Amino acid sequence: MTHDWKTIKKYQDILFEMYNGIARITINRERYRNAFTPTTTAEMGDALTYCRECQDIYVVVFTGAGDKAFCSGGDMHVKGRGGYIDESGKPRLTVLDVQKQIRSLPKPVIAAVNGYAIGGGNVLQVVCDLTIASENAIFGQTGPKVGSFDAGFGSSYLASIVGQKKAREIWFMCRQYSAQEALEMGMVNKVVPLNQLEDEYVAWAEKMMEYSPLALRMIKRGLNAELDGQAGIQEFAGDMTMLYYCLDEAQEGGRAFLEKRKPDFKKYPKFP
Ligand code: 2NE
Repeated sequence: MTHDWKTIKKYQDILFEMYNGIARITINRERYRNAFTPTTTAEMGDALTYCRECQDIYVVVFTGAGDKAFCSGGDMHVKGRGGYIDESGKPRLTVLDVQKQIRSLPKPVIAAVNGYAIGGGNVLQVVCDLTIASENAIFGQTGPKVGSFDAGFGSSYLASIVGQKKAREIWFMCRQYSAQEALEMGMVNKVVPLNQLEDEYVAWAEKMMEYSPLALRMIKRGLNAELDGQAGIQEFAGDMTMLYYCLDEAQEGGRAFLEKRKPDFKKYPKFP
């Protein structure tokens, strides 16, 4: 079944749509197996910023246009010295900003892998919180073969998912893996026939939407913090501060300052 997706905003390289609290970002460069350029990643970043701000969006889904590819990584036509060349001639690696945005988005992100997830395209699905793949999906890294690598999340987070030996095999051997193999190594959560992919990710998103958004947010923060070091702790701590500011105890401090009196923190409950 296809759902009644409504366009949120029109872009050049992506489709950005919404259905029932779910935002869907589709890389729309079918001609190039959904490879991304700096324009594509800038648009993905803009859409993710919207997803963060919009109160009506609960879950974000990434997918690719057509039935052949989720994403084939950086577009080789614009790969130049220092990065992927943008329209003004500057070299960029802005897909790394998109990866960070996905990890820090305080909402679940699902990768719906509908074909090849290769190179930076595989890293893209790796950094999403959950991955649902169609039976025709194929995964792999090509970096060392084509003169590239992602030694950040694309390696370290991958290793935390599939283990160090397997991550080294994936990168050193540049092999392609079937959806079933990806499932067996823990790189994807579920494999379904291609014609059931949309129903499946909508069902997963709708299930998560029954649950406490704040609970899901804090679980994501905690799982990220383990790997992200000080930056992960900062995000976790930021959310704790947000919650603290919701308490009367935190409001009392600010009020007392403005009223030029000593704050009275004793009246607030202390939990054992
Ligand atoms: C994805 C894959 C395996 C698909 O193979 P196939 O046989 O289904 O399609 P084909 O014929 O290779 O591709 C169809 C058209 O799409 C273009 C091709 O050049 C071809 O165009 P024409 O020959 O018809 O004109 N195309 C596919 N991928 C492209 C790409 N990435 N850039 C530009 N055009 C692309 C097969 O196509 C494949 O292996 N693609 C290359 C995958 C790859 O190496 N990606 C870059 C890895 S590096 C990276 O993504 C990266 C990073 O490592 C670190 C930071 C940022 C990015």
